[in-house]
Amino acid sequence: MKNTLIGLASAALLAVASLAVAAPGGGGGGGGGGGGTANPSTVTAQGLAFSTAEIALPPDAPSTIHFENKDAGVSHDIAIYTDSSLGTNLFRGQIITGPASIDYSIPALKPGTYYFHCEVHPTMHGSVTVG
Ligand SMILES: [Cu+2]
Repeated sequence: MKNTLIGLASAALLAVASLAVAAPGGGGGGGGGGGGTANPSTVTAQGLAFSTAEIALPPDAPSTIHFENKDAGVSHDIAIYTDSSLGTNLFRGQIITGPASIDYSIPALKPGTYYFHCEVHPTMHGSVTVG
């Protein structure tokens, strides 16, 4: 329990830090990435659907999901839960209105299979595989 709380707290700090770094950069291709997380997962929302039904994340380490919302004027996010009953929330991404993109800082997760969806459109969903 304590570890989880500490993990969440540091994840929150990371989120703040990355928000500060990730100034709104404009549209085009990615700029030279900094160090840190290798191989961020990219998820796109377009046409009220996610580009993938499965997100793979590394186990036991913080990670990044690069989220691109390509639906102009439509709000999306990614929220991760332990399972589709939505009993326990593990991550809740900031909702962004497209076209826009954001890097979500995901806290360390234990190996397993989880559930993600868009909180604005819960019919947009999939699974998160860790490990
Ligand atoms: Cu949505």
